[in-house]
Amino acid sequence: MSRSPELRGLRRTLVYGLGLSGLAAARLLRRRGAEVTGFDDRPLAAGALGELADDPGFRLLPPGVPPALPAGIEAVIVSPGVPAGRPLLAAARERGVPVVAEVELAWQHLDGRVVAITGSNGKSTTTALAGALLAAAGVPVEVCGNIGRPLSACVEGSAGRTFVVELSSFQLEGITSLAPVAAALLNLSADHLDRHGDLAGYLAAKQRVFAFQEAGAIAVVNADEPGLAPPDLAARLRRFSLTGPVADGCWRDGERVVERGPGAAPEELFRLADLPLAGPHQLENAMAAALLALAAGAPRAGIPAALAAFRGLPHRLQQVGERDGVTFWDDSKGTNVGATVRALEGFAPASVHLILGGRSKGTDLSALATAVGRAARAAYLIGEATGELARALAGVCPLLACGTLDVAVARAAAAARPGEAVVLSPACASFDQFRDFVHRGEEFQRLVGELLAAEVTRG
Ligand code: UMA
Ligand code: ADP
Repeated sequence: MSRSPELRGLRRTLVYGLGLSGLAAARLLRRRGAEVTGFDDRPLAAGALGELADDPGFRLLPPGVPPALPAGIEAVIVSPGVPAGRPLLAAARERGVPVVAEVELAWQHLDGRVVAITGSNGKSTTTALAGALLAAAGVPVEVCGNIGRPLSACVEGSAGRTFVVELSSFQLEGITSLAPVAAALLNLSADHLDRHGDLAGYLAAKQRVFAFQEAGAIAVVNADEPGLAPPDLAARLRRFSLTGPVADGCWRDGERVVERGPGAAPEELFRLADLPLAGPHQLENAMAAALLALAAGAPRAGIPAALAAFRGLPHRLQQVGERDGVTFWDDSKGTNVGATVRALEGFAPASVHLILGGRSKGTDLSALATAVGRAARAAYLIGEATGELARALAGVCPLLACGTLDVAVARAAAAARPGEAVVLSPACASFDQFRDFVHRGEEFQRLVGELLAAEVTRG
């Protein structure tokens, strides 16, 4: 595997962004003997640095005004949330100092293989699934990356592990040699355009997951979405499809999924009934995870049982309550238009009281109109994107501006009739009113729990 020796012997480094990724990178660098200067645009919470605060090899620059790049810095390690255009990064590039993504730094120190997953939606589920399929096959795995556990935090440990890594477009933008033995690009729908400029820039960042793969590696894409695989792949291309046969990969064939290599006869991979997660998108995730697991050495025979044991992840279209025939669903991780459209597919026409909104990501929210028009009885709008959503969905269904989640939950629950559903699938980021999508989902679940408990007390 091609790794850059100059990134392994670093002595003086700057880490930009001191959240999960930056702190994990700083700790990794300190363990490997490098001096670390840390910088964050915002003041850190008390205690955030942990043991680094007392470490003489770690120096914190004051927040706010971008500093000049300190002399002698050999590389800048950048957190995924920090856009490439920040002045400090531009200054580094101008001086010929490498700007390296946190995952790339980790890659330089990994003693093991990487299986990588990217896409606009389904990354975390597919990552967790691929990890579960490999673990069931007895392969030592670390499930990490954008799913919430930085790759840098997993470097120390026994040799020979397989790192199943969720990679975001932010992370992929900054890789320069990370070479997965198997990598999947699940799908593409507009997201993060505020960062990548346009869909072409976003796709180019995602396709970097394949850029450094070597011959003999596997690249997995969705056959039903043309244009995901770049023309210059070094890896063997395997595809998955809900709609029909592929030359190399797997597809849905009635009530089962079959798989074949080039020129071979199709063989059953698993049955739809094996998968406990509902919806066509979950079947896509399962097909991608199965192809990745096969590529990393899981035997075909173990896949049905391992799929059957998988319980799904919280805040991904998770049913969190039921009252008098009204169901409540937490899809807080539905943070872009594509995810919300997919989440609505599983509900009957005009049956959903849909809670939408948060911080817009610069995408065209009117792409929600058809799916919302079909499934929603009413939409309850919250957060900064309220005005934008009201314009995008005018005339599609009744729209109620609620401001905050508590008001939206109360009004949606009061309006919902038996057989209908209250669904939080916001199609927007959470950061205007919540710490993150987990916080938003937990608040939703708390509000639903209170509502149901109040009913029980009254009844
Ligand atoms: N910061 C700056 N300047 C900036 C931007 C951020 O100084 O211009 C600082 C912030 O003040 C903060 C720190 O950087 O102190 C945060 O760094 P970060 O935004 O890179 O976030 P991390 O805490 O390192 O978490 C990141 C991912 N977050 C982002 O990419 C925004 C997490 O994904 C991921 O779980 C974690 O690394 C571990 O790998 C979250 C996410 O929202 C879930 N990802 C996006 C998505 O899934 O759509 C990409
Ligand atoms: P990501 O990590 O890419 O955000 P998750 O697995 O966390 O993906 O799922 C986020 C949301 O995206 C889910 O709540 C669901 O609404 C939607 N989703 C999941 N898988 C897919 C898929 N394959 N295609 C489209 N939407 C999906």
